[in-house]
Amino acid sequence: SSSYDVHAVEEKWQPVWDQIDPFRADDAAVVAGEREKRYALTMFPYPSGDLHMGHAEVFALHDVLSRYWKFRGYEVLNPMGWDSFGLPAENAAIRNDEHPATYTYANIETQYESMKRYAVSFDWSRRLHTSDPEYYHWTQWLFLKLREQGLAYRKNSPVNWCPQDQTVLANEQVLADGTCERCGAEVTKKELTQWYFKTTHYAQELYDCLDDLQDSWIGKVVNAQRNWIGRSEGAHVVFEIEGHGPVTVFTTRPDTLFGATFFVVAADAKLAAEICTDEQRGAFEAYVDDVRKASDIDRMSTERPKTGVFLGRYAVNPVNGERIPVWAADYVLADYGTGAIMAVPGGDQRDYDFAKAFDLPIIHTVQPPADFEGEAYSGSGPAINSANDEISLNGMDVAEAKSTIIAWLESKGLGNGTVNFRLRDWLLSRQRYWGAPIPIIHCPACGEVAVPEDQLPVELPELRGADLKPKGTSPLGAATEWVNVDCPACGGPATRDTDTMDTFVDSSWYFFRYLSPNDDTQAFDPALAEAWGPVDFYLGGDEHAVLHLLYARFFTKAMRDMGLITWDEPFTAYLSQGKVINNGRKMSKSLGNGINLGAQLDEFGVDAVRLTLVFASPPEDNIDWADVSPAGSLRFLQRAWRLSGDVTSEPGVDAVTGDLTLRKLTHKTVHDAAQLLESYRFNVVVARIMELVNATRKAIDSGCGPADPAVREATETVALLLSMVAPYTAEEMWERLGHQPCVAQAPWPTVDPALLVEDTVTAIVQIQGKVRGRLEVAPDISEADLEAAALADADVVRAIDGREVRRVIVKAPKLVNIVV
Ligand code: ANZ
Ligand code: ZN
Repeated sequence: SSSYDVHAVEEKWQPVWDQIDPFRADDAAVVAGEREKRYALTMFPYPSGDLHMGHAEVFALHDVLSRYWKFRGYEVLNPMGWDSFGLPAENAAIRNDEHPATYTYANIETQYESMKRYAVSFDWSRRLHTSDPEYYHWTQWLFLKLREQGLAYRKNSPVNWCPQDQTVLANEQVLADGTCERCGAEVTKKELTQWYFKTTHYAQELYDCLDDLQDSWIGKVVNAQRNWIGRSEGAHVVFEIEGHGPVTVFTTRPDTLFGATFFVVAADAKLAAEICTDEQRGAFEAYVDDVRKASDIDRMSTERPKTGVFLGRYAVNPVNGERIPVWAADYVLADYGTGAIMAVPGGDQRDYDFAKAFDLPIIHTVQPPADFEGEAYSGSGPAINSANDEISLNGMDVAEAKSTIIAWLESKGLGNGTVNFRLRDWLLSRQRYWGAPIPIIHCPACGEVAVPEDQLPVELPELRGADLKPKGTSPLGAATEWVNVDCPACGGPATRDTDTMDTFVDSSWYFFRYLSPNDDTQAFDPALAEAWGPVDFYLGGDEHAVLHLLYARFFTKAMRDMGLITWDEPFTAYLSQGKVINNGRKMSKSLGNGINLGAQLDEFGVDAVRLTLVFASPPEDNIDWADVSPAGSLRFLQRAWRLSGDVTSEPGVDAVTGDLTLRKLTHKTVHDAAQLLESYRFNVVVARIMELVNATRKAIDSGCGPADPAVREATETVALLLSMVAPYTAEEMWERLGHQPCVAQAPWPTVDPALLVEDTVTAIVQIQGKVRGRLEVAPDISEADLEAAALADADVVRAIDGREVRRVIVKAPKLVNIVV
């Protein structure tokens, strides 16, 4: 045939590949150490609707590396599944009066069909769905294991509450004006008993290990994790509050202690109510009511006018015995540090604004530079105003003053150096239906009782439609037959926990379950985890840069401490891809600039869409669909395909006698492609394949001709390299070149080093920094030979013009610098 029908080719190869199943990972080979492993992971989708352009991009990029690793002889594990619990399915179920599973599994089938068509090299034997009881059995088991380790616990604490929607909100769902992002109602705080994972147990380790990931993870994600964990070094300092007792504060600037002119307690902390005197109680309570309505982000903002109320008592500054007033204010948060601060208006802008608002004294303890025009000064400089009878910090720089005052506080028993983290424990309870039930039974006699392991999974009861509507408590509470059970410990009447787990719990360990997805005796096989883990390359969206990655890291460390695995970090390398946008804007329904993946595939075919996405930009950059040309991609694929029909030499012909120029380009392309792929420069690899296609076309039409063995070598190389991006076209070429499927199983071409040597390179000769000559020299010329050649060159001799050569600096093979 002489025309290339993209859709016919797709239909032709899918069943052939299904039969050959080239991407099934061989556990035995890896466990036995016969082959080196590579675990390639890409984030699994939520089953809401069909795949979109974002999926198309990430799968295309991910597949390049996976297929490359297979070419290089690694045993590659490249699994796929669905993160299939969550709110979209639940909302659809309420709308359509059906079960969330209906929506979920229908979408999974749709996405599965699309993924098959898209021809990603997934090992489909590993397929999993987190909403299957076979999967969440082990999510529940891990929850119980974490609880045994003291890493899962219940506590009562204030959470964001929307009185309209009758549900808990995440901090991110509360708008800056304190209203609910969904319905606009004023969000309040509500005391609720909820389950938490103790992520803070690993705060230091989660922080420290980022140093090792610095080079192999995309930098912005490492930084985002650092900020989220928020490690601050500082000190705890004890202040005596008259008529109340000692209260500890956390400060990052103990060196400024002499400038602490007042004391502030978070208004909504228990401590504030305890300290408050009777005279001030009325004013205090009115203030707290207002505070409960504001969001944390707002409260910490330096922009916000400062508010507060005097609590009627005085604290004693431990360095100078000064009595300083104790205030309650909302700019201090109840759950950070100790919930109380020493206020230093000379050094902290928020304290400064507060001091101005309430007419409190301001003392500078660091000398600002002469040109400083601000108010509070937080920069470096010598300490001032900082001495008592025993010590003086005056003249010391900030670091020295800090360590000096910490030593003094420690010697007096008034404080100590400490580290504080911004990271909070992970609130995992959700008051909704479509998630893994928390496997706990509440017994009036025994308290919290774990569901015995042999009774797992705790399966979701059948609820549908209106039963799932939010009503302030978990919908599971309505399933009374399910809720009421005998206590596993005492046999008495008891009730099941009716909360389900945050879906982030499901996705914190799915990459372990891929190792043995059908094992009904354990969460995963530790021997397989040892063989395959950790994940060598993880590709996913920016939106998961903090939470998902942090939670997966937390689970990994916990599993290590349970003895289930031996490694510390789950993902050796991590990259987040850019977004597919259109006309410079994010695709959205309201802008009407969405690009439908299915329509693109129908118009241009899978290969052209994949090629477009890989070629458009480096993987981490955004792709503007307005700037790319899938039609151009298709034309290129047709050009490549045509080569395979023009080759007239037989398969297996020795290329040694072939055209040298084309051979050199072929070998250099293979050599460079390997290096580019290792550093994820996939778009450049495509550019190099295009160059090779053009050169091969020229060789056929106006060079050595189609019978030359170099033409076959080049075309086979094109097919092989192209298969990482455009698998259908490549397979078709491979067949037309006389080979059996699959091209993915072919060995990576051996590069002949002799063909990589460039014949000559140009050396530049400078005299007094000015270019005076150019020499064509061998690339491996020695420094001495290059110097001699330069000094003998006619142009150079003329330029030296008899002057004395004082120094010659040689950088072989490119540069000679002569000083006269
Ligand atoms: C005195 C001081 C002087 C402070 C100075 C800063 C500058 P990071 O780095 O974010 O950990 N702080 C402590 N607990 C707080 C709370 N619960 N709510 C609001 N602010 C709190 O910030 C630590 C600093 O933030 C601490 O150091 C404290 O103010 C304040 F020139 O103490 B500092
Ligand atoms: Zn009991």
